[in-house]
Parts: sequence; structure tokens; C-alpha cells
Amino acid sequence: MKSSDYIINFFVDRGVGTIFGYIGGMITHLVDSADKNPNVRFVQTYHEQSAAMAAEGYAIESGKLGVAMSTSGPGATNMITGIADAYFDSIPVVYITGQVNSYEYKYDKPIRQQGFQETDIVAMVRPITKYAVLVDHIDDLRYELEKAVYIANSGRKGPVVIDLPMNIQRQEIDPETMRSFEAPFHDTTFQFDIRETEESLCKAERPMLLLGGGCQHPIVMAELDKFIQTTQIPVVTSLMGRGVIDETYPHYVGMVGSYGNRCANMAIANVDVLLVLGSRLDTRQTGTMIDSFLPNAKIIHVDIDNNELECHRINRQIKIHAEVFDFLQVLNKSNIQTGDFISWKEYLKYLKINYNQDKEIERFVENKMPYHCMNYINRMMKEGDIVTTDVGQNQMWAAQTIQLKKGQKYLTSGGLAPMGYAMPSAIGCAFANPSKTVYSITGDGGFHMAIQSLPLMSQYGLNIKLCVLNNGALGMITQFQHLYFDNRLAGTVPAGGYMAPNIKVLAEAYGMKYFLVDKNNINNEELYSQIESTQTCLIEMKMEGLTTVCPKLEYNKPISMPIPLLDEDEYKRAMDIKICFGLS
Ligand SMILES: Cc1ncc(C[n+]2csc(CCOP(=O)(O)OP(=O)(O)O)c2C)c(N)n1
Repeated sequence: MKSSDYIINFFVDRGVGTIFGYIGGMITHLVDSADKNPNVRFVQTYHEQSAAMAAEGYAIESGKLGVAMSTSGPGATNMITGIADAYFDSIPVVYITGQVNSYEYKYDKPIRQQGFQETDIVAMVRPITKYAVLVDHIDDLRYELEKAVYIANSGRKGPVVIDLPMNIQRQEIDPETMRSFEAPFHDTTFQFDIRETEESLCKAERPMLLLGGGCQHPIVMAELDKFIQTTQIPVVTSLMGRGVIDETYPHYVGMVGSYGNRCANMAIANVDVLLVLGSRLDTRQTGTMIDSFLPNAKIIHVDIDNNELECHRINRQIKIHAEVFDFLQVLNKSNIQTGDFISWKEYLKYLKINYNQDKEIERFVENKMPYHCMNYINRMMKEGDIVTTDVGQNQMWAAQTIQLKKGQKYLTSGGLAPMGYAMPSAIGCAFANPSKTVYSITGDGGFHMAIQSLPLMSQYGLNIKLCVLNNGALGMITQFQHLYFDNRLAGTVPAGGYMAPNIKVLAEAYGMKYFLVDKNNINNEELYSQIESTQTCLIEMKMEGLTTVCPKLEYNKPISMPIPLLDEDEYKRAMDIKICFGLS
């Protein structure tokens, strides 16, 4: 059997139905094998970065492994941003890079390059992968493939890179006789103790769950649901935790963090016990003033990655090294008896009524168009639909305002946050599950950066509504420049050298059905119905004037005090549960 045929079959056997990639000399054997195999589809993307990120979207939506491949040298380096993204956000993807024949490879010679397009991709990606290996002996092929897949999927998931010289791809092999990898035996159930959690939650008067990306798995979500239904405990999520619970849950307060909902950030600052599940509690959630982050509360931090716990900036939390699923299972079995937190829930209701996102927009946002556009999308979305967002103001408008219905997935890049993520990740989702509609939300800058993804949407008629929020600026940075650079807008607006592309013309050039939503027609019902019934389309949502994200946390401010600041009296009153209820 030809080894490239074996490799493709290997992934098919693991449930992979679509492989994304970009052809080139050094990967042609594998692309040819994928093309010949009736059980897998090879999607030729128009840039390796699109392939790398589409594989992430595919992995998240399918729950299986994502696979992307590229040629050596420039193909491999073009995948790096996607690889880094998968690493920081823990997405299991196998990236295969072609390499020059092993007999042409320079190895340790003190020269820059020996073969054409030779690049030491393994060394480059080592810090952004769980495992990266050059397979230059055919006898190792089966072992390394099995090992790589095991590593990608075990513990805290993440990407692996397999670098395959051409001569390895084209050899004849008998896989049965090749050495295989045996997963190391270790007891996968972590040793952890839930007694302190139990006790703390039972005694708590103002408890809260903070849910992060580590809860994004159906079996974890089912255990979570059980726990929440039994305890009726209030919940906030991080950006990466959006979608892990049905957000119509009455005690869901919102998203916390630098751009979190004001009510959620005020609520979390008032807890006495915070149970953090599957979230790194990074600076975006705690703010930069670590000492002012819940100084008097008990924080119980559950994470699958012990390094995250051990190296954490806040060192006063109770650290529990466990898989969230195992932890919740044990907690659910313990039949925990919590209080009913009546006054706490009343207080949270008060915060939710007075400081929800709609109130925020009404009170503080001058240019409301971006938020109207989010509500346009909210109205259209149905249970089970998928949302992918880009990076920038568009990402935060969505995070603050998109209302997730049952079974909706929400994909956003939390760690690396590269512009150009929303479109390829949507493509990966659409291939993984053609029956779902994907709302891909991006800005004009991110759209331009990922323009190579656009033809794939129309070429395959993917079930994607691409919403380009065009504010004619790199809005997120403009807002930053207004705050910290005296309104000097270098590189972010036309006067500073940034030009948004003509989105309509680009849509037409790539064969996409185009719609324009602006302030004049946003209430036009006929247009709304046309958009709703068009499967593959680009919707340019046009904003005029300056756009802002609100609320937003400034550096060195506690998370309960995002800008615009509330009037001091109002803030004091709202932050004090006793004053709020006239108890002191
Ligand atoms: C690849 C990459 N380059 C630069 C940045 C820095 N950056 C973050 S947001 C942003 C502006 C995004 O502008 P746009 O896509 O138009 O979205 P908006 O903020 O206007 O919604 C920039 C330049 C980044 N995150 N990723």
C-alpha cells in the first residue's frame, strides 16, 4: 500500500470526513490520496491559513479531529497562525506539512537551506503545539501518527504537527508490520477532593459559577445542566464559555471580563464563593488589578491543566486539578445541599434589570447601529445555529449582545485572537454540519484579511450568512487610540492610511449573493425575509461615524468599574447588596 493512501485512511478510520489544505509539490501525494478516497473530501482552500482555521471549526463542530495539510516552506509557515490559535484555545487538530525528501534535508549542517522550499517547521511550531515531529523513517510512520492523534486528543487538547518528507509519502508499506504506539497507561481519573467545595457551597450566601471554554463539550454540558438545575446557582461565563449553558436560565447573569456585561462584572465582584470551571481566569476576566479581584471571596478553581493552576497570577484560590466532567460528576453524586440564596438572587435580578446590555446601550452608546445589527442577527437565529466571530469591536458587540438559544455553538478566538478567524472557522463548521446555519460575524478589516475564504463559501454553497460589520475603520484600535493616543488615528481610518475595501464588489467578484443593511433599511421587513431565506450570502452591515464597544474595562481598574463610569453614588448603592435592599 502506498503510504499516503495509508495516512488518509488512518484519518478516515478516526471519523474525519473533510480535510482542508492547499496543494503544492511537497504535499501532492497526500492530496492525491485524499482525492482518490471516496470516504473523505479534500477541500482545496485558497490560503493555508484558511485551511488551518477551517480545520479548527471542523473539529469544534464535529467533536472529532480536525485535519489540515500544506506543502513545505511557505505553505507550512502560512499555517502557523492557525496552529497557534488551536494551541491557545485547545482545539485538537493534526496539521500535516510536506517536506523535502529526507535525503535532501539539511539536518544539522550550518547552512540555511539545502532543498528548495525546505524550512524547519518542526522547530518553528514547537512552542505552539503539543507535539511536533519530522517523520523521516518510514518505520516510524504508523507509530508517530497514532502518537500524534493520542496527544492531540488527550488531557487538555491541542494541535500537533507531522512533517512528512516527500519520499516518506510515496513509499510502499505494509502497515500491519509497522510498530504501533501504545497509549501510556495512567489512571485518567484525577485525584481530587470535593469536600472543601461542597462545604463552601453549602455555607455560601452569594455563590456563583464562572464557566469557561473547558466546559465546551456535550457531556460536560449535560453534567453542568444537572448541577445547575439541582442547585439553582447563579452563573456567569467567560468569553470562551459562551454557549455552554442555555442562557435563558433565569439565574444566568451574563459574560464577565474586560468587555463583559456590566451586570455580570458587578455581580462577580460581590460573590462570597466563586466556583471557576474550565476557565484560565486570565487578565481579561480578572482585570490587571489582581489584588482587587474578589479579595474577600473564596475562589475554587478547577482546571484540567495543572500548569495553569500552579503558575497562576492569583495565588489565593483553592486549586483543583481535574477534568471538569469528572469533578461535576462527583459533585452531582454528592447530593449537595446548598441554600436557596433568595436575597442574592433578588440582588442579581436587580443588577440584571438595571445594568443589562440593553440598558447599557440605551444609556451610554451614542452610535447604536452596531448593536441594532446584533439584534438583527439575534432575531434571525434559531436553536442550534452556529455563531463565529472575528476579532475587534465586532467580536465584543457579539459577545455582549448575541443571545444564544438552546444548542447554539459560539466560536471565537480567545487566546491568540487573530483577525480573519470568523470566516474560515465558519467554513469548517459548515462542512462538518451542513444542516446548521452559521452566522459568521466579522469587521471590514478582518473580512479583508480573510478574503481568501470568501470563494469557498460560494463555490460550495455553504450554509453561511456572512455578516460584515463595516465601520470603515479598524474600530477596536480606533477606540484604543481615542483613549490612550490623544485621538491620533494612525493606520485605522482613511486619514491614517486605512481603507476599507468595497465589500459589494468583492462579494460579486467571488460569486456571493450580497445584501446591504444600513440605517435606512434596517427595519425593512421584505429585506429581512430575503436575507433570512438566502442560504449563502454576504450581508454588509454599514455603520456611519464612530463606533464604540461599551462597557469596556480600562487598565488598572477593578472589573466592576468599566467605562463609562457610573456616578459615584449610583455605583456605591448598586454595589452594596445591603444598601440596595435598604438593609443598612
Ligand atoms: C492578525 C491580526 N493583526 C492585528 C490585530 C490587532 N487588532 C485587533 S482588533 C483590530 C481591528 C479590527 O478591525 P475590524 O476587523 O475592521 O473590526 P472592528 O474592530 O472595526 O469591528 C486590530 C488591528 C489582530 N488582532 N490580529
